[in-house]
Amino acid sequence: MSTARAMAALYEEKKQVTSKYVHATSRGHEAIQLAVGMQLLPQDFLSAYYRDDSILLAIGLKPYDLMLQLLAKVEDPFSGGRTYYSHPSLNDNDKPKIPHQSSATGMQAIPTTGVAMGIQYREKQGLASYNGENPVVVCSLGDASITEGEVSEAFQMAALKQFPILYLIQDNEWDISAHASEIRANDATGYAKGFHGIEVRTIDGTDFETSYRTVHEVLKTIRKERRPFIIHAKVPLLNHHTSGVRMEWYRDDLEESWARDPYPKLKQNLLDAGVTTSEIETIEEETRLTVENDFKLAVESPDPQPEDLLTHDFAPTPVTEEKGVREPADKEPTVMVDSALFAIQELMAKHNECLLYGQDVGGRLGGVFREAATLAQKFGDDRVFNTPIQEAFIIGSTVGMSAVGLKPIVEVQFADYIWPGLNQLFTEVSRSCYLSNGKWPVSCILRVPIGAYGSGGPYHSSSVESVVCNIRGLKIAYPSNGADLKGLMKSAYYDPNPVVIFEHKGLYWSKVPGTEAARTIEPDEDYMIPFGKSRCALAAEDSKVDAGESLVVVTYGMGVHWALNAAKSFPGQIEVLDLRTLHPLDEEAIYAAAKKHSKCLVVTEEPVSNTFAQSIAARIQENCFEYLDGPVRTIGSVDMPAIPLNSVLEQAMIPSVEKVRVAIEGLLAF
Ligand SMILES: Cc1ncc(C[n+]2csc(CCOP(=O)(O)OP(=O)(O)O)c2C)c(N)n1
Ligand SMILES: [Mg+2]
Repeated sequence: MSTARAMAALYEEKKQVTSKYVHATSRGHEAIQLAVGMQLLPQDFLSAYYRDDSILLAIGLKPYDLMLQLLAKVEDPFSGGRTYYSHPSLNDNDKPKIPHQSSATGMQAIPTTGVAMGIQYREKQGLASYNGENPVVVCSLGDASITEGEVSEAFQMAALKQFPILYLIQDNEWDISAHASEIRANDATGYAKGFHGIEVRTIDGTDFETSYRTVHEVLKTIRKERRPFIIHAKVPLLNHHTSGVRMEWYRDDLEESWARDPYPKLKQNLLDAGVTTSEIETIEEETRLTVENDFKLAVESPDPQPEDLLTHDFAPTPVTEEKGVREPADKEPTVMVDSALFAIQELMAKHNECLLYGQDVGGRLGGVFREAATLAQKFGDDRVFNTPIQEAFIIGSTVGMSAVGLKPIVEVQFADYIWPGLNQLFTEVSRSCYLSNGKWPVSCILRVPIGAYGSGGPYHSSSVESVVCNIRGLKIAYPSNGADLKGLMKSAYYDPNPVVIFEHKGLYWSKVPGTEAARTIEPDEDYMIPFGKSRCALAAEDSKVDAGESLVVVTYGMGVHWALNAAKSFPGQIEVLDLRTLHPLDEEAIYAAAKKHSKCLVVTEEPVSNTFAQSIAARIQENCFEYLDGPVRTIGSVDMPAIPLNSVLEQAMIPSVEKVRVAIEGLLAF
């Protein structure tokens, strides 16, 4: 406690140096934090909040380690200088494991609850083996953060499924400058009453002995009984909110808060227990010197170099070549939806770490598109199960599942409903590998049924790939046929990174006229396609290319089928390049085709302005300008806010074979 106090004092004293990057300290919260940190074991998982530097000290980190992050130095053990003070991520053998911690308050609740879900899964499947006691998961939260919606998704799941997790809520009654009286109808203890099955302890978090004893009892129970708890610890905030938002600007409760300082309380307890004043002074002096010395060393340590920017966006994948047999002999073509189903079935049979969850994917229905039909019957309700309508939980929990070595395949029911989960995809899933400096890549597959057909209407038809492509740190597939879907699903499974697979609903059963090419022979079990390799879906004839009468259509998903059908009007003249994956993108093949044909059309189903497709057109112009004999055109849906329900309006909105044909005709005329 003396160390934490000395650090906060030194950061303040040296604020010219320390406030270059923002930081917050635990002053006032130390007693409860130390009580938690001291009782965690290496097999445990911890999500530490940005105010939890005392927890980090208690699990064995040195002031020097923390100061390297304070100053964003390259040797910062958590992120190599990429993220703020007290935003840990750690995978050391001798300490509790800390997956990547974002700065978005409350957002840690879902990934961390995902860890507890993963631990429970491993225990149920016989995949757990521990050195000593059962692990616990601790998720630390501020009182204001638990007013956020996503936290309720996490509590709901922990209560429902009885996960082995402790939510530590440090209640200082402040949300920066907003006081509890303005922002909550209930405190943590009252709020928790709605989550039956989570047991609550409400304590004075400034008293070390009370804190230690309560944490001891709760952790012991969780280790044994495998169920969730909340510790609601009341604490004063004794320092600035952060180095940038200073207490003197707005705090009217400082005097009263300082009267609750845990430090003199602990000192008094020690004196009462027979420790002498001079022993305490020695500790204070030693810690002050350590902190000063560590600070000097941290200041002198090197900054990252510009080239350090470019590491760990992804973990390396083992799948770099096409493998297996794409078209085994003596097989009939299968609909695309079944190719995906068979891929997952094979993966689940082979790997106990593989599980599938989402809305309605469980045994009763097997997915609203029957895309998971029979899987629960084959693999049991613990491996294939329904979730509540919680897209944030579905997506964000994969961070935790992956951290315990599982490979979750999850789905949102329609692309239109990816939005409630998009925050988790951006804030937690996509950045974990990069911001943990490669320690915690998130290995998961997110299936997203997408696309318009047959009057799905405004909330079951939308295309969203450009938004997802804008999130760096994700791999993204958008296959146009069953063989590619199966091969990419397999490759996604063995990829240690997060993968989003868009699956066009209109191609699932080839119900849209002209999409028969989506039905393919089912590839064999070993078949895999590396990400970033496009496929020539239709080649042009050399004579037409040589005569300058050819054109390439660059597209993906349903666009491939519009292009293949439109190409029938221009025999031998059209190449159709099916991208298959949007990230990584096969730029080499795109530019080679653009240079070969000198004319390019990019086709997308999205409303065309500001799309991924337009960015492809821009890249072609930038890289192939000298080779082009016409503008690179992009066609897509009309720029309207939604796809209307009425079938006439739907058709008017989205591209079609005819619209693509007209665009090709126009371009060929150049
Ligand atoms: C999602 C999100 N919105 C806003 C912020 C800005 N912000 C940083 S800390 C904070 C207050 C958090 O209060 P609390 O959870 O009670 O923690 P305390 O600082 O009191 O320990 C806010 C609003 C953020 N980091 N994340
Ligand atoms: Mg607070």
